[in-house]
Amino acid sequence: GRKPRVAVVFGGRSSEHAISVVTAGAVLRAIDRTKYDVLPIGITQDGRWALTTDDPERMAISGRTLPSVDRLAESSEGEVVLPVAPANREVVYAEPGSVPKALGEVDVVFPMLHGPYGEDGTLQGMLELAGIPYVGAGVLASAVGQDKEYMKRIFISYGLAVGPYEVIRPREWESDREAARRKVLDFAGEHGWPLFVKPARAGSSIGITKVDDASGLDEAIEEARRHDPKILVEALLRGREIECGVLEFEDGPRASVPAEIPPVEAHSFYDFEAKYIDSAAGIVPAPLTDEQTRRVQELAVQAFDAVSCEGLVRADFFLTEDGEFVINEINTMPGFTPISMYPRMWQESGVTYPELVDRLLQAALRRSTGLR
Ligand code: G1L
Repeated sequence: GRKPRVAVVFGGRSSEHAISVVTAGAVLRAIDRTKYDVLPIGITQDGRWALTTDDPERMAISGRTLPSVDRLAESSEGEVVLPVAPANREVVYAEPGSVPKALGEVDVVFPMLHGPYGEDGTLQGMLELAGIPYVGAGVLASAVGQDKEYMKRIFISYGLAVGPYEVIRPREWESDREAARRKVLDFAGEHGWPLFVKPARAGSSIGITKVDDASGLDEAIEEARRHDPKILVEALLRGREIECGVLEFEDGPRASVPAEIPPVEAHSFYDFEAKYIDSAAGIVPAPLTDEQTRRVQELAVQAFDAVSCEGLVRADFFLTEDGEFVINEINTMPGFTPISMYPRMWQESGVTYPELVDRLLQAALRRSTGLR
């Protein structure tokens, strides 16, 4: 019969636009064209959707130049307008004449957008409304994965160990700064300095400040609040950084071999690519005992289930000095180039990059939208 048509949606109005384009290029290269038809859909930096040419070569870093959808779209084949329709329904066009006829007939979407409107459940909600299956986490798991407060609350309720934290809500800071400051100082009194002030819902390491004493607190809070009015305060966790990949197989989620991210001093040299794509730094597999490996794999699958993830997740832990794994966070859209940690962990576990992409597409095609 007909091959399933995959729309890879990438780029977007995010500081990580280029990473998304580079990653989408790798995914386009890995998709088996004898099994799938592919539709690359780029979103420009100012939010226009465009059907781009299927040319992964133009989506790579070349020298010090980062690729962008804006550049790809100069030779775009037309403008795509939302919603793209599922294969069995009528297509909605903005400017009917400018859009190729086949467009809009999509069997599955591979969303590759960082942060708000991509990773936080909004795009997933739009695809639910349109009735189009998509790769990866659903609406709730995506939203929880973007919110460090609710992520921790869910982990705690499922019995997973999390590090000490405190939340400062928008109204707390706006209506009584003195009380909010006192709350943080009490927290520091209990858990010690330094502490980390973070936006509750920003990706990567944006807006995070390490605070060594009370004098740096206000500025750190203001900085975090530039990215999110809700902020999180976390204690420093001493321990090794261990990551584990979870992937949905036909019979349920399985964990990869774990990896270790050495402390920053050990890899202070970051080349241009490593800086833009989480790569190179990690040791795969992590040097752990068999028992530690089994334990972290079990916890990673528990984290996947706690948040009702689908498709994949990367779970990040600290292995503390007393041998306990404390979960730091999960990432429903982890770094995903062939040299990023998640694909490297699966490569070491016997799942190649093209197989990984295929498994994700197959998992998405096995489900439909709606409750499950
Ligand atoms: F769809 C998946 F498989 F869930 C998926 C989607 C996107 C995995 C990883 C990513 N990653 C990215 O899109 C990004 C790291 C380039 C930006 Cl969030």
